[in-house]
Amino acid sequence: MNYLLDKIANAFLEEPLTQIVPLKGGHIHDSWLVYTSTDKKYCLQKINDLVFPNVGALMENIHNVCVYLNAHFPDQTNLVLLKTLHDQLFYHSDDNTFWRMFLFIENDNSQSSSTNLQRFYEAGRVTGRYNLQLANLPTHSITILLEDFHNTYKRYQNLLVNAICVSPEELSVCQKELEWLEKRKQNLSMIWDALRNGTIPWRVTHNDTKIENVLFDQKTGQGICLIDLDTVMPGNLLFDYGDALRSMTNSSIEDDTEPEQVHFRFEVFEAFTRGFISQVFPILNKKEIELMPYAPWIITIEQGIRFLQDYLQGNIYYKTKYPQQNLIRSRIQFKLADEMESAMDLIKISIQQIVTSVGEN
Ligand code: GN1
Ligand code: MG
Repeated sequence: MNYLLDKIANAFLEEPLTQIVPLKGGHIHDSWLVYTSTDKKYCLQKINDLVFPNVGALMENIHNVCVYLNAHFPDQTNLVLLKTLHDQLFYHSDDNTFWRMFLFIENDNSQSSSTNLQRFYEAGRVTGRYNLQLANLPTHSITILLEDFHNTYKRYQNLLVNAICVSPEELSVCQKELEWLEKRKQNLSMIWDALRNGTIPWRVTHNDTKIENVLFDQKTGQGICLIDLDTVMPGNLLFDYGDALRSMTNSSIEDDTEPEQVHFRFEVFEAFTRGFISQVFPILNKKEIELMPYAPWIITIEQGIRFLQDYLQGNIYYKTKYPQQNLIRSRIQFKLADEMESAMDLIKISIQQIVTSVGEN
């Protein structure tokens, strides 16, 4: 066993450790599964303090949400953050690295490209339930760590600034993508504008609701809860709805290498939306219903912008395995958004039907 990891895990746990193994996934932090002599397992994470320089505020946010959910909804499985044996929310190691630990929740997340529609209904239910259950948590109890996180238009403007700074050769590589974005730019600020002018409410939201962040029960297939609370911030449920569908309606994976292989799965969109609206219906307002069809499209384009920007900046934010990866990732998002655009009329009809049928029940 690695001595350093051993020492760090021991900062949180009194029980003897038996094994520590790396956990795959996540673009930002590094994770390990910690086995102990008890039947409990733990998730140890090295925090990326380049992305989250204010580690204290990050961990306060996560702690506040975990405590709130466990206090108000004790009958469901919620994420549990452990404190260090010195009662701290994270461990600051001698080598100036930052660490945290969660109770590991047994789950079956192996089928991220599943075609089982019940699974997506469940993902929608658990995501909607999260939005509903946090609806009364005051937004001022959460620190904004990543300013303008889902301000899609601002991200577009930042991308243009980056595009000006690169060489003409580099720019030519993504010229097609920039032209594609230019044609759509006026619709990118719909959600953010509605938040700013008060027609939809600011609420504490998750902001990173991709399929990997939803846990499913191994035996029943039911959704358990959302994990990865790094980005809990004031937002709107449309961000969580949109980001989840960005991730889940993709017929392939985010890290595919062939944008042409990526398709929008309408049936997944419908199953997720049914589960989601079954929960959030009591808190949905008229404007949110009106904007719902556009949320997956906007957040998918936003993610494409973010990948493309990181590519132009030299891959400093997202972990990559090869230099073009963020460029390919962005093309995949734009391809998916293109297909959402083609399905927009059907998406609108479907959302209206689901809202009406949930309202009648
Ligand atoms: C990042 O690290 P991870 O995989 O949880 C990113 C999300 C993106 C996601 C795309 C703090 O999440 O916003 O949607 O990658 N997190 C941050 O896979 O930027
Ligand atoms: Mg995350």
